[in-house]
Amino acid sequence: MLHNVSNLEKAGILNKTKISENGKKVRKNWGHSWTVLHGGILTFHKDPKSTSDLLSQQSRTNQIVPEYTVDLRGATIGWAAKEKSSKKNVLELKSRAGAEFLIQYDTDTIINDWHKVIIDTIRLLDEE
Ligand code: I3S
Repeated sequence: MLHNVSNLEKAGILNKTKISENGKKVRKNWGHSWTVLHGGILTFHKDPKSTSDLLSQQSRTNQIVPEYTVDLRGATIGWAAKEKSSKKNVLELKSRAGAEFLIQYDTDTIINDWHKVIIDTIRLLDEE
């Protein structure tokens, strides 16, 4: 059944940065994230490279640590304006709670698939 948000699931690597929190601008910090969409929630996991913890580096499974979760209910997504980033294929995701993220991937098909599944999820949540 398509009209059920639990059927919209996806996982993969994306490049992401938060750009604002509670409507306040924060400094960009681009990094790769294992990104999971499940049950209308998007979770960005920490970039394993960013950890300085030697024990975590040694144990790969310990590296899958959530960094940000975004409730897609009431969120918006669209292609970011050119001024937002010099990178190609940049999407801007705004949560209802007032957090803004840029998500990016050089391969068109990969970023397009994420764009589509996030749009579909937001629409389904709106209809509930
Ligand atoms: O929007 P900005 O400030 O031009 O974003 C760039 C900076 O965050 C830069 O880091 P510094 O904090 O050292 O200035 C990043 O390295 C760049 O990647 C950011 O711009 P892009 O265009 O890549 O989103």
